[in-house]
Amino acid sequence: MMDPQMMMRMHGQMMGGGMMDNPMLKSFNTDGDGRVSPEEMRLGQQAKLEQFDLNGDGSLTLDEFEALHSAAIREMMVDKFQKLDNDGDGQVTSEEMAAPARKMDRMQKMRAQSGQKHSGAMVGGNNETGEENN
Ligand SMILES: [Ca+2]
Ligand SMILES: [Ca+2]
Repeated sequence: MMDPQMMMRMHGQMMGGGMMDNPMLKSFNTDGDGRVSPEEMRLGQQAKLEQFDLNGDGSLTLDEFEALHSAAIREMMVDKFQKLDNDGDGQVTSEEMAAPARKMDRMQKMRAQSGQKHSGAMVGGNNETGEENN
């Protein structure tokens, strides 16, 4: 028999991974094992509720939830800003702002080039082997 604690831990591990990209979920992980268990999730959500329940009635109105949501989004927003701010000087220049577009451009050109090479090889190679009727 496995105890419930163990079960929850295993469940948490199965749900881990991509979920941890969310900084708010990351902050729920209190025991530092890199994963958020359902119990940690429950406590984390409860803590958020208490933190943003401004009138203390034990539930969140839309306004109160909006504050919670903005705080969570702000963490992701700051994360995005830091990714764009390539030299880390606290300012995103137009150059840095354009970097993702340049990267996309590069990738599309690479894809187009490899596509051309591929179809070129197909055309060049197949004309030689005309006797393929075994
Ligand atoms: Ca409230
Ligand atoms: Ca910068």
